[in-house]
Amino acid sequence: MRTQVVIIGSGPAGLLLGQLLTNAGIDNVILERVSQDYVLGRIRAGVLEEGMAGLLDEAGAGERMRREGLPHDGFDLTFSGKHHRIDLHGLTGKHVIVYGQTEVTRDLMDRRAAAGGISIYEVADVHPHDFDGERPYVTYSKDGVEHRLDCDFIAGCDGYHGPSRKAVEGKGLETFERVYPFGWLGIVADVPPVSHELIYSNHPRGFALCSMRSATRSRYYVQCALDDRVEAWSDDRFWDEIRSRLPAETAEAMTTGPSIEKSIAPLRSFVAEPLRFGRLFLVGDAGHIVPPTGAKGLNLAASDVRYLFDALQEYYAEQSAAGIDGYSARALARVWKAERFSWWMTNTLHRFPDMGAFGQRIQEAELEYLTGSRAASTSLAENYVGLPY
Ligand code: FAS
Ligand code: PHB
Repeated sequence: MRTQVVIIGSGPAGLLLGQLLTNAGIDNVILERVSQDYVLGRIRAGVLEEGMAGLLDEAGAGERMRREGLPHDGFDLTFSGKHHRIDLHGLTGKHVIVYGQTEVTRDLMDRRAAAGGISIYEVADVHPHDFDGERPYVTYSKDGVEHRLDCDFIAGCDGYHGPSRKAVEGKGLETFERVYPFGWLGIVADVPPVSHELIYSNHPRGFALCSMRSATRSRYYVQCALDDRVEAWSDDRFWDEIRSRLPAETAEAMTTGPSIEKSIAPLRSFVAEPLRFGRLFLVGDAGHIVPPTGAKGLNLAASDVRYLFDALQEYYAEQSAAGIDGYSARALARVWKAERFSWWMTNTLHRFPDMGAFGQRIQEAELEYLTGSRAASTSLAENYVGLPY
């Protein structure tokens, strides 16, 4: 079998790239390790930058997001028992849209099915080959039968643990990493959010985040120990803990209820360089990871897709390799700015075991300056809504 672009991974990066390519008449096949339901069962990101929302529109998959997504013009920072609103729209003229990654993925899957796009789920042993040459191919097995897909290009949209980055280890790959000494315990509950906007809390007991998926479904997180286990967290314990990390009036206003999802995610900053190896490209989490504090992970996958789609379209339409040659540097320029922002926001809002009294005072000074200076708030706001592509 032959296609123009093989996409490894049916997460947001793979599905978004696949839809843009299909709309442009560029043949592509998506290979995915797990089932569609398993992909849709993952609870992940919740905040879309305008760039991501625009790409969903361009892919023809933005209608429900525009109808059901919640435009947010600001968010709250709480520390020392006080609320401080960061006026995203007032400071930047932009907003973000709260709309779950699960729904983004569902909309893209539906659009791909409607367009007759080929996605092969529950494959195994996916391996990219000969991407240093002009005739790359991918092998995989499905129901015990080996297959080979010849192609022009391979898009590694297979996330942090996928085979694409592994295939380029020892081929000039350089990685940069910081692992944080804590995780996020997150729950989803069908209760109304405590506030109409997100609340990021810096508290002596640890970081907390109040987010949402809709006016009736809340998404909450608390910082937890790296070796913490979900089993050790009853719903009651979670609700007591998150309310202890919020200003009193907010805690009192919080509606609690049974969790419908509860999980712990580790936090890391990670970048692989370069993001292009011949005819293989690393896209989204396959190439970089950010701590979710800045809500950048999903949105960085979107800007990678923008750059790679533009490059592939130029290659097929104009027989020019300029975009392809420039993909890695262009994507990494935006990736590192988001890595910086996510690292900074994580350091400013979390309790670190070794921060000490000096570190705590520095954090307090950072937050006071941030909320007392229009210039500092504007810097936070322009990074949060998303720097230009
Ligand atoms: P994804 O990991 O979403 O998709 C990769 C796909 O490749 C998966 O479907 C996987 O099954 C598939 N794959 C892997 N190996 C394969 C193989 N061998 N063969 C075929 N397919 C293979 N970001 C935020 O902005 N906010 C958040 O709150 C947030 N929370 C997160 C929580 C968790 C637990 C995780 C892991 C990530 C979170 N993220 C968050 C980041 C997340 O949203 C990613 O940035 C986003 O999923 C990136 O999309 P993709 O690059 O498509 O990678
Ligand atoms: C979420 O709603 O899951 C979410 C929102 C903002 C973040 C991280 C996660 O920074």
